[in-house]
Amino acid sequence: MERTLIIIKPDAVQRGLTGDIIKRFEQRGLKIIGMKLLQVSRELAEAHYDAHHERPFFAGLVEYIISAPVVVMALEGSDAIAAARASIGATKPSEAAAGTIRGDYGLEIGRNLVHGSDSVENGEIEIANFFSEAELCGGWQRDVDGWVFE
Ligand code: IDP
Ligand code: MG
Repeated sequence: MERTLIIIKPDAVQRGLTGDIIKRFEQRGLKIIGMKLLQVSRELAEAHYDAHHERPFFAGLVEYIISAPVVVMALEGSDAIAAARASIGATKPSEAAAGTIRGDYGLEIGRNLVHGSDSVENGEIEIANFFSEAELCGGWQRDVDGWVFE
C-alpha cells in the first residue's frame, strides 16, 4: 500500500469544488486516513515546495497556497501515487485530459486546483509535514476493502 498527500488548493476550496474532488478519490477506492481544513503557513508552504525553490514561479506559488484555506488529505491504496496523479491530470490544466480534475475544472497552471505527491518517498515526507501521527487513522478497517483490494 502506498500513501499520497492530496492538497485541495485555495482556488478549489473557494470555488466550492472540495466535495467533488474528495468524492472522486473516494469513489476511486483510495482510503482516507487523514483529512483537515487549514490555512497553510508561509513556512509550511515553502517547505512543501522546497524542490521548486529556484524556479521563477516559486514566490507566486507560495502566495497562492497560503492565500486562503486548503483541505489536505492523506490517502492510502495500491499504487496510490500514480492513481491519484492520473485522477488529478497534467500540471497545465489546459493540457489535462477531460475527466481529470484539472481537465474538468481548470485552465491555468497557477490555478490548478489540487496537489498529489509524486513518489512514495515524497508522499511519506509530505504527509508527515502536514499531519501529526495522532491525526492519522492509519489502521482503520474499511468494510469494503475486500471489494477494492484483491
Ligand atoms: P504538479 O503539481 O503537477 O506535481 P509541479 O511541476 O510539481 O507540478 O509544480 C508544482 C506546482 O507549482 C504546480 O502544481 C503549480 O501549482 C505550480 N507551477 C508549476 N509550474 C508553474 C508555472 O510555470 N507557473 C506557475 N505555477 C507553476
Ligand atoms: Mg509536483
